[in-house]
Amino acid sequence: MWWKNATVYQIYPPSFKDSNGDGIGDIPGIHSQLDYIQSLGVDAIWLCPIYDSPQHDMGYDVSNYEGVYPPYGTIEDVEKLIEACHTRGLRIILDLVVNHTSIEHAWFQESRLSISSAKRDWYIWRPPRYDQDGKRHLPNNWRSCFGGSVWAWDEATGEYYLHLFTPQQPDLNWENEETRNAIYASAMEFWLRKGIDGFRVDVANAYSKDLSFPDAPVTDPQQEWQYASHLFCNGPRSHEYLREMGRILKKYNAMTVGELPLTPDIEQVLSYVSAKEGQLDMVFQFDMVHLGTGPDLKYQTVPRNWTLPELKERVRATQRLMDGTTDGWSTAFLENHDQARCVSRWGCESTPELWAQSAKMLAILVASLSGTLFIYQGQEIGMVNAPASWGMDEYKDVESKDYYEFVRSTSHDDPVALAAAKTALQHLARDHARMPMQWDGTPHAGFTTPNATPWMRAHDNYSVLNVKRQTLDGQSVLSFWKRVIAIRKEYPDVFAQGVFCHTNADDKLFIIEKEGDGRKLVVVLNFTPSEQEMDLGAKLGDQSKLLLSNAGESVHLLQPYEGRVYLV
Ligand code: TEU
Ligand code: CA
Repeated sequence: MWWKNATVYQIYPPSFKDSNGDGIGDIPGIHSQLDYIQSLGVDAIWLCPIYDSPQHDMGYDVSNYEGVYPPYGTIEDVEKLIEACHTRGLRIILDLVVNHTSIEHAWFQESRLSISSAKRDWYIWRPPRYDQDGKRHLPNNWRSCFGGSVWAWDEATGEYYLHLFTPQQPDLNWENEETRNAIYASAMEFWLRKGIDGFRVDVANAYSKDLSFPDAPVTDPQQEWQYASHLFCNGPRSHEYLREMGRILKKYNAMTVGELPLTPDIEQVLSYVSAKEGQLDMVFQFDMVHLGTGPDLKYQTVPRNWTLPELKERVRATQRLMDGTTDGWSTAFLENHDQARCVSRWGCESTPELWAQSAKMLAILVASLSGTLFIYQGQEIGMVNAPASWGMDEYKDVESKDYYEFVRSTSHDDPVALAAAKTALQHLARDHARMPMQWDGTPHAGFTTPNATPWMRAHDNYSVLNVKRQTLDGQSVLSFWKRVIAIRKEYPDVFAQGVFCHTNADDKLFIIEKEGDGRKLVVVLNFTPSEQEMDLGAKLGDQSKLLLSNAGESVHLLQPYEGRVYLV
């Protein structure tokens, strides 16, 4: 199983590399950077959705699974990319977005034609509820993931359709076997036959819904729609559907990594990834990256709303999946296209030195965890969030825009409320991960041609923070990441497969101890911008080797944001 000790590099196609000067990244652009990707030492790439789409949610609204979004290229470009990856020994996985389609998908177009359409039942339609006065009401009070109701009214047929995300993303009806088979054929087998090595499975635990659609408890009486995500995750037939999918994947020996939001219970996670289940090979758990977000609304929070003991607890909780007694496999990640940059969230940007040190320390943290390692484009050079001075017009994500408009309308344009919303977005918005990859110091960070207008503005810092500079610098974040990936590969028993056994309690240092194959890994991370004393003597015994360090070797003193890994 190639994926067990692997490092996967995630690519966001619109923002990686533009090959033709239209300001949008594309498949030939990705192809042109395979040397760079391979120089990192990674084993596989994962591409976010490349399918045809009206882009209401950046391709997570697919209008045709068997076509490529024209600005990204053609099917032939993808075939060439698959071949080029395989020639180099790189694997390639695609995103599988099958909880919902775009409203522009032919299936939905047919479904909405009439109540008696042959594909009516391919989506989730419900009639209105009427009260005693004959007034029309929605089927229930659920709030969608990006705000507003989950139900959209269809005037022509007089019913509502369900959409857990935007109204342009109607949920498919997985109860219908014909629909499921169409999904498998069109979204999965079409690409599996072309030789891809697996899928990242979007919201893998939301396909099966509680068909009674019960109202959610009212947690915020001020709001019309209530938090309901716990009601639409892990529905009754979830495992059955994933097992069915698993049988298809098996024919092609394809791997899967599923997204498993809102599932903190480790037994429940295991029920999806236990090897004997034949469902998913591994999942992304969100315990760590959701720390510091608002409990009801994601952006109802303030920057750095977390403590180190909380972070440790979440790391420990997710790592329990691989405690040596289970047959489950895990993932380690700090970033993806839905998360702000990890240095801005957990590290420090106040000086160039602290920025570099904290980016390296976070590399050590995530690479020391068990499971398959995922790194996101730009993480390897320590890219950071958009500057605070940028206005809201630089934010393009539907989630950011919807939230800002929600605050504007509910607060009646209150400047204090809007400033708080902007501050939260500057800290946590998905946009920060979606800005152009910083290749060099030329205009737009070398992401596109100098005269082009990139679809998102490149960060102001690109002339100092870019791949080219860091490639030439043996002490750069990039050079450090390459070392980290290589070391992790050299000792799979303690890195990818080790058992997390202990962490310390204080709020400055994060010490992780892991066991594997008769040896131990001791990881020490200073999460503060100041020097810290420590005493590792007893933990290291008299036979230990320093595998990785972003600073000195003193066993008694840690530099600001220093990180070290010992093999004992
Ligand atoms: O995300 C699903 C998901 O779990 C979201 O709730 C996620 O937590 C969200 O980004 C909150 O900020 C996937 C994709 O990764 C995301 O980009 C899509 O918008 C979403 O599905 C809909 O397809
Ligand atoms: Ca392009």
